[in-house]
Parts: sequence; structure tokens; C-alpha cells
Amino acid sequence: MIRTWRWFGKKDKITLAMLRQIGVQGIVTALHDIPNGEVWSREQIRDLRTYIESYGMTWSVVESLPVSEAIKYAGADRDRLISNYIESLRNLALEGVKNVCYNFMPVLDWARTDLLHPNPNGSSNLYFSHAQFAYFDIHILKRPGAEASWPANVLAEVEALKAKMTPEDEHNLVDTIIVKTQGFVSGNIKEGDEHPVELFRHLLSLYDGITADKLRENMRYFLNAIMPVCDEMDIRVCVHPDDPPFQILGLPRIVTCEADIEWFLNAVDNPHNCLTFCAGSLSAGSHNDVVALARKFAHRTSFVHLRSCHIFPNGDFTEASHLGGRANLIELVRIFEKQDPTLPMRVDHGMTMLGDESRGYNAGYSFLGRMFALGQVQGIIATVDNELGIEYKQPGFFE
Ligand code: DNO
Repeated sequence: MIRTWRWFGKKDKITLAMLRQIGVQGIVTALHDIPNGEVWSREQIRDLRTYIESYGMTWSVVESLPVSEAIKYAGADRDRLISNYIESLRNLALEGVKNVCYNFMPVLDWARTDLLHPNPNGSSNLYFSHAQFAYFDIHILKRPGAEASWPANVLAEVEALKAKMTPEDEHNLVDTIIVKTQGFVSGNIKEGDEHPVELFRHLLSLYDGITADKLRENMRYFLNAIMPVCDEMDIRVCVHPDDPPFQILGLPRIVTCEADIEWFLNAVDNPHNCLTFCAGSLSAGSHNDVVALARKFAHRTSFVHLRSCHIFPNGDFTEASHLGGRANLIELVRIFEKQDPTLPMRVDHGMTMLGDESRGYNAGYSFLGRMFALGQVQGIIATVDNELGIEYKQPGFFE
């Protein structure tokens, strides 16, 4: 697999010169400054592409070309937004960038409740607590019907939390769930937005009456509309699974399991309609056998995220070591390397360690923690390549 790295553009504190030293071959990025729904011009794309190439790397994958909410809930201007999307895809392809990740999660992209959950070894990882999330849902967001949507054991934990949550804890929980995890992935709410909770409530209301089936129809409509440009320009678009892969906040989520993946691949049965195989997101659901999913869907995967989760008995999950957890990265590398050794792969998230915490990196996107994980994954790839008789080259060394 091609070793890639999610990089947030020229303002990223982690520079391309740094990435070159640690074996990164390809870059995963987006035009983060362009507002959601606007066209990415050819010039802007070229500028970033040539900058990446000046460091001897290529722009391997776009993550993400965001799908506007109105496309997901079928708002009045969805056709205009889809035409803009098509134009951006064409401009990307004209500049040679032909692998494009997106997601179809309504309102909230990925969800976590703690960004610095301590590990026994003194580092920290991201964490999702059902009770904390339910507390946010019931007592902060005050979503109608929220209480009825949580099981009794979680409600009991929420009651216990109620006795000890301070206003500061509540502020941090809001910041974690709807601000810090969202803004930098082109989410709806950014640092500095006023009244994030009110804004969030408004966004949720846009989905009143949108069932999972309606959302599926809207995804099919979107995919059918973009396939012609993908066919013409040979662009692979790859949906990112929902993270976590279960329903939250009463919103439908439709890329969570084997049946869901099968549905969207068959609904628009075109080799350009692909999957981002995010082992981390999929492994956060106890219903998913990640290795079995990889075996089944490797042929329609155009981008791989390597990460692994550990699920606790109460359903909470944390991000595990890249060599541990439920995902079995060693077997995944075997499957994907056999499928196509040129598939772009990025190490997803990593421990926050050895000072990462004070450097202001985006949540989950530490430098030392991800570098550590990339070192581990490069070792797996080199070993698997040796098993398979594929030549492995570590870039950046005299041969
Ligand atoms: C978080 C990521 C997601 C993902 C996007 C893809 O770290 O897993 O934000 O990149 O949803 O569109």
C-alpha cells in the first residue's frame, strides 16, 4: 500500500519536510479554506498539488470533498450544490487527483466524548462514552425524545453524572462533541462560532422526517448524479463509514455495517463508487467483523484507514494500539496488499504522547503518536510484502 498521511494544508504545524523524513509517500488533504458547497477551482487545486510535489510527494487522496447538508436532506438547492460538486470533481481530475473521500453522516461527522483519555502507559487516546454522550443529548442539547432513546443502564449512569458535572465539564463536553472534532474536518461548527448548541439544534431540525430510507434515496440520487463525471474522468469516490457505526441523536446513519455497505455498492453498481475502508470506525461497532468486511469489500475499496478500537463491556470504546484492538491490522494489510499494493493507506489517528498534547494539533492527529503508528504499520507492510514476494522500499534512503 502507498503510505499516505492526512495533512491539513500549508498552515498545518506538521510540515511536508517532516513527513518526508518518516516514510510518507502520498498526501491526503483538502482545500480546507473553501466554504462548504463552493467550487474548488483548478488553479487552487494546482497550487496545492504543485506545493506537495515540490516535496517529492503526490496528492494521493482528497479527504474530504464535503457533501453539503442540503444534498443529504434533499433541500431546495441540492441540484445546484451537486453541480458544484461535479465541477470540483472535474477540476480535481484535470489536475490528476482522482481518488476522493466523502461521508454521508447527517449534521455530526465523527463523535467522541474525550480527546485525552489516559492509557495505562501514560499516553492518551480518543474515547467514546455512551453515558457522556447521552448526558450531552439529554441535559445539554435537550433533544425532544432523547431520554427514551437510551437504555436504562446508560440513563442510570447519566443520573450519576448529573450529580458531579460542573459547568466547566459541560462546556468541555460541548466543545469536544460539536466543535473540536468538527471544524477541522469541514464540519458544521467551527472554533469561535457563537452559540454552538443553538446552531446544532437548528441543524438537527433540518432532518425532521428524514428516515434511514430517505437518506439512502438521497445518497443514491447524489451518486447517480456524480457517476457520469467519475466515469468520464476515471475518478473513484469513496464513502467513509459512519463513526461510530451506530445511530446517534435520532439521526439516521446508513454506512455502519455489512448490509449498509452492500446496499450502497449495489444501489449504484459502478466501479467508481467505492468505499473508504476505515478499520477504526468499523471496529467501534461490536456487530462488525472487520477482517470479514475487508475480505468482502476489498475489491471496491479505493482508500484504507488503518486504526483499531477496543470496546469495553458497557459498549464504550477507545482507540487501541495499531497492533491491538479488534481490527487486526496485520490481517487487513495482508488482504489489501494482495488486492492492490498501490492502494493508498493512511494511519488514522494515534496516541497523544511525549508532548503532542501541548502542540495544538487537531484532535486525534498528533505527530509523535501517528508517527509511532506509521512506523508499526510500515513494519507490517514490509513483512507482508516479504511473505507475498513484493519488493518493499522505504523511501528516503540510499539503496
Ligand atoms: C476523523 C475522520 C473523519 C473522516 C471524514 C471523512 O478523524 O475519521 O472526520 O475523515 O468524515 O469524510
